Amino acid sequence: MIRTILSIAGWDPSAGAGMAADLKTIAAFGHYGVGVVTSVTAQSTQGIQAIYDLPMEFIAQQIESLTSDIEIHAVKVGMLGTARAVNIVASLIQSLKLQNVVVDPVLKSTTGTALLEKKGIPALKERLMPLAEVVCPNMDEAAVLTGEKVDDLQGMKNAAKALVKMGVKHAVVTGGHLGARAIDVMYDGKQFSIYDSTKLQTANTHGAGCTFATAVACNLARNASVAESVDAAKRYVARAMSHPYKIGKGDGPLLHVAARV
Ligand code: PXL
Repeated sequence: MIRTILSIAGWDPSAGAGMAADLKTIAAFGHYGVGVVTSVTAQSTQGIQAIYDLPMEFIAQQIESLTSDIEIHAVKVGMLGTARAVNIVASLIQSLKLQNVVVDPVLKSTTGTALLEKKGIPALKERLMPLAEVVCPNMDEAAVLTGEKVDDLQGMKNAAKALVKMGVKHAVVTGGHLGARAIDVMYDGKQFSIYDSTKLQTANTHGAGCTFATAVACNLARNASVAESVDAAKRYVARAMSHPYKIGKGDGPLLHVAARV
């Protein structure tokens, strides 16, 4: 079953993160990817040199042009850049009744550059996150969103629970490390699921969060449950990470298509 998945995300010219990573992930799952760009970055594997946030009106225009013509089966939202972008994307997701929305609450790059202005954080929490089927912060993002420390399994569980209290349907806190294990924690308002795998020794992690969120959306689009979708996404990211492709001098990318599913 081929589905159409919409990525609403920033552009990383090195194609490790953002929209390029999303479209490659969608292709690896055999789906058709479409994309609305929110922000264009100038970056390499070594970091981000500049960011140009597109005007809110132009983000809205892209979504309206696309959805007036094409049926969308799932949406992945990544970097938004500004509070205005968060608000317009949230209001269009709501008015267009887009389904199977996965929000990756992108706040910063791995190298520490802010990818959402500070005043975008309350908008993200109050307007956008409640519209999502799944919200998947990493541990740092979960700490900022909840205002609590998140540095171990208990912290991840507390954060997932706090996010559900804030109106999130399924909260998945990713990237926990317990010794040699890589742990993700999901809370659905009733119970926790712990996703545990061997931690891979690799520097090729740039874009792993974007890839994970998109892989969840790809699975939701074919009517898999959230639990199955998170499990499939975690296995796909591990496979893509275990294909080293050394480009640049910094944090290398995952090889999305080598991990075809
Ligand atoms: O991984 C977060 C992220 C998301 N989107 C874009 C990015 C990055 C990290 O660099 O550049 C466009």
